[in-house]
Amino acid sequence: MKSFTTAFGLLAGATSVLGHSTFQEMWVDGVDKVSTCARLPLSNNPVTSVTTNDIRCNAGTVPVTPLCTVDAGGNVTVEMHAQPGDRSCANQAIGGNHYGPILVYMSKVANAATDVGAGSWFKVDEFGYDVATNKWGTDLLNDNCGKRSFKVPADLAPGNYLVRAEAIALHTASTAGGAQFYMTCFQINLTGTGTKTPAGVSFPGAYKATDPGILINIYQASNIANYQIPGPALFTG
Ligand SMILES: *[C@@H]1O[C@H](CO)[C@@H](O)[C@H](O)[C@H]1NC(C)=O
Ligand SMILES: *[C@@H]1O[C@H](CO)[C@@H](O)[C@H](O)[C@H]1NC(C)=O
Ligand SMILES: [Cu+2]
Repeated sequence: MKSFTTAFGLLAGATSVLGHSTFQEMWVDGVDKVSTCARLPLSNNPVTSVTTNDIRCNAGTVPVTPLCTVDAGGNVTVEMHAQPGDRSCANQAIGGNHYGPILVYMSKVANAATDVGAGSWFKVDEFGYDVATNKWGTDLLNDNCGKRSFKVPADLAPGNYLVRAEAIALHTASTAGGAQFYMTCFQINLTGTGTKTPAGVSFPGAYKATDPGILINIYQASNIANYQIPGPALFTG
């Protein structure tokens, strides 16, 4: 936290700062690509406005040179931790009561090593809240050392994509602007013979501050029993 939190973050209040986190690593079919193809966030502070361009790939991030090669139909894992480079499973991936959904989007781009994320995004993975187990998506991250795995749809057209991994913390979301968005964009080159180019949404635009999954008091059980994950329907191929 010390090296990673800006002066602004330190002013934001001890309770919320405690749980700040970032997606940092990617695994492809069980191979650890560490942060090579990640546009690492400059701090672990959240984005709180859904109308800024920061909602695409986090505030101030810049493209990196490497791409991670992923086969369509493959198993991709994104990994979140509170502090930069700290992958210790002893530390919560996203603590401080930062309960909320986890989501993964992809956007087909001409060049993942330069694209700013202004194009069309489709959703490939999500986990909101499960009543039976009383688990949020962020609980799953904490249970799995920050990892969330998903299958890349097998019929996607090959080419460069940005992969946007996101956790939304809802512990202070009962007032507008209180939800905290933590996202990282990864750059990949997808190989395969698929042909699908799913329709998508844009960021900003996909979320409204008043969406039922964003403006919500999660401490009321009736509110979360039918929790509505923000964004478009899942594309599973
Ligand atoms: C996907 O990869 C992760 C990380 O290596 C692994 O833990 C998980 O079991 C894999 N899932 C499948 C369905 O192969
Ligand atoms: C992406 O993969 C294809 C197929 O292997 C390859 O021809 C192409 O050069 C790669 N593109 C980049 C930018 O790595
Ligand atoms: Cu926070």
